[in-house]
Order: sequence, then structure tokens, then C-alpha cells
Amino acid sequence: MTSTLILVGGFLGAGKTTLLLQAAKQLAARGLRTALVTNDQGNALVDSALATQQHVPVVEVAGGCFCCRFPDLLGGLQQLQATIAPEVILAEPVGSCTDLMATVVRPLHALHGQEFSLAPLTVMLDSTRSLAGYSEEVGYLYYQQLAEAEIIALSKADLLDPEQIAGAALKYKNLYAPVKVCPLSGHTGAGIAAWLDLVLATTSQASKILAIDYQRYAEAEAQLGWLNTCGVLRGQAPFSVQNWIAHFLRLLDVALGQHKAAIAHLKLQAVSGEACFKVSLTQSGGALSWDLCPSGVRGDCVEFVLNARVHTTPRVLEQAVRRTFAEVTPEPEFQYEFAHFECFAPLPPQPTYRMDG
Ligand SMILES: Nc1nc2c(ncn2[C@@H]2O[C@H](COP(=O)(O)OP(=O)(O)OP(=O)(O)O)[C@@H](O)[C@H]2O)c(=O)[nH]1
Ligand SMILES: [Mg+2]
Repeated sequence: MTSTLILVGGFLGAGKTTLLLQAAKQLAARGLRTALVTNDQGNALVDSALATQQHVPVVEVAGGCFCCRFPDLLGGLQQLQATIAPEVILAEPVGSCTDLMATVVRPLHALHGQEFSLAPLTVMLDSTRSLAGYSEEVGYLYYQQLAEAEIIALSKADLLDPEQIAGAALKYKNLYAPVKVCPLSGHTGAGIAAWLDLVLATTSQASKILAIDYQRYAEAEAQLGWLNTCGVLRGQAPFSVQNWIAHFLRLLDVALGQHKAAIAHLKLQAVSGEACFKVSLTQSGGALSWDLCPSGVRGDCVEFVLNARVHTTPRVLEQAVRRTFAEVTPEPEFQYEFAHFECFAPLPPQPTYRMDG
């Protein structure tokens, strides 16, 4: 069988998972079997947990980006075809990954074109994000991601007024021509059907190959601290789960701010009994963005998954997270244990294939 593969890249926190989970729902409503591939440099992913919670079939490519783990990506795609035979597969590369056209789109098309029809490469852009606090290298990576887009999905359109949307669309159309710009909102759903119509009706030209400096790209990734953890938190008495999450993230934001460590994306999923919470913070000092927040939940046991991507060293990030846990959940009222804890800076990208000819 041939599945349509829709690859959606873009910087950390731009709104990829939110869009893809909404898209999965809309595709199901169109009668199309759909699955998702998530991707990360590490393990224990909020995105995969969220997809499972929303009943979207998901496979995970962990421990490296799609380009460096191409055999794992292919294995995941083929596993989906063998098990649920999806007409459409949505795939989200790591938010610090670029050069997808040469390392993922072209190799899949050249070597597995019978199995996968490649939709135009979509890159998400959150134009509400400020790059203040990021180094030149991370800025370089950010703009390289946009430069290879065949479609720029201008995300979080609900936070912009119509003039801002029109201005941004014109700006990016000119800067990254030829490119289509699709303003959309993963929150209101506006623009998603039009974007889906476009990616389902056309295929990638696979022609926008970056002249990218891999050393700068590697430096940019190495400047990002990456932390994935999951575990269980218990209280002696029931407590407000929402308050605990909000308090934890606010204190972590402050702790990171003291080190001038710019937040790219903090995301936390917490489950207490039947209740599931998911919240993100995509900018230092920004507002918490609640994706799942049932009201009035009190519990004495919470299972959590925390993913943090921050412009700082792994040491600073790990200390900030451990200290914040200790401060927000002091013994003896609380006890917590980590079932998994990893903190690192991504290694230099070494793609399995790079087809730039
Ligand atoms: N207001 C608004 N918020 C959005 C929109 N899309 C995403 N968000 C919020 O932005 C936060 C980050 O979104 P994600 O979808 O997790 O971003 P991502 O690109 O998958 O992030 P990474 O996986 O870390 O690269 C979440 O809290 C979302 O609810 C949108 O269209 N409007
Ligand atoms: Mg995501």
C-alpha cells in the first residue's frame, strides 16, 4: 500500500503536536485512517502520551532525530502500515531538527516511493515567539528550518489580529519563496481544513535543498539543554493537581530565569486517577498554555511526564528541575520518585542519508 506522509517540522513549541492531533481528528472525520510518528532525542515523551490519551495510533522514534535514525523512522512507518494500514501518516520531527528535505524527504521518495507519497514539507512558525535570549547559532537553526519549507504553517493565528496575519504571510512568502503560507490555529481549528486540502492534493517537489553549515547546526543543538523525566508524586493528603502543576512551572521558570536560560519549551503531562492534565510554557516569563485541564481535581497521587528544552547547559537545567521539585513538593508532606531521568545536550547530527544532488 501507499500511505500519504505529511511531515511537519518547525522550532520547539511552535504548535506541531497540537496541529497534528487536530489534523488526525479531521482526517478521521473524512474517513481516512490516520496515525502519528513522534520523535525525540530522548525517551519518555509528553507528545506520545498525549496522542495515546487522545486515541491517535502513535509510534515513537526515540534517541535521535528522523535524519539520524532513518532506519528507525522507516521501521516505524512500515510497522504502522503492517498493523493499521493508515491512508495518512503524520510525522513530527524533533523541534531542533532541520535539513529534512535532503535527509528525510528525498531518501524516502528515492528509496521507498512505492510505499510513501510525500506531501509538501510543512514547517510551523509561531510568530508570537521572541528569539530574545537565544544565541546566533540557535537563530541560524531557526531560520534554516523555515528556508526549506514548501508550506509555512503560521501557527497560533488566534493570538494575532488579521493585519498581523496578513503582514506575516506576505513577509514569509517573500523571504522564503517559493512557499505557500497557511495561517492556522490548533486551538480554534481555523485554517486546518484548508492546510489539509493542500497537503493531500499535492506532493513534495523535494527541490528546496539547504546549503547548510553542519557545524553551526551542531553548535545550535549543543546549546540546548534537553531533559526528559517521568515519575510519581504522592501527598499525605489530597491536593489540587492544577495548583501543583502551575506552582511547579512558575518556580521552574523563575529558577531558569536566574541563569538567563531561555525556555524553548517546557511541557508537562500529569495524570491523577481518571484526570489528565497537559500544559506548556514556550517562552520564559510567558503564560502557561493549558491543553488539558479538568477543573476541581484533587488527588494524593500524580503520575507525571516532564520534557524541558531550554537554552542552557544540561547541568543548569538538571539542577533547576531537581531543586524545583524539592521546593514545591517538600517532605514529609510529599514524596516523589523519578522512574526515568535523563538530561543532556543533543549530539552533532549525523544523517543516515543526505541527498543534495
Ligand atoms: N493559542 C494557541 N496556542 C497554541 C496553538 N498551537 C499550539 N499552541 C500551544 O502551544 C503549546 C506548544 O504546542 P505544541 O503543539 O506542543 O508544540 P510543538 O511544536 O509540538 O513543540 P515540540 O514538540 O516541543 O517541538 C501548547 O500548549 C499548545 O496548546 C494555537 O494555534 N494557538
Ligand atoms: Mg511536539
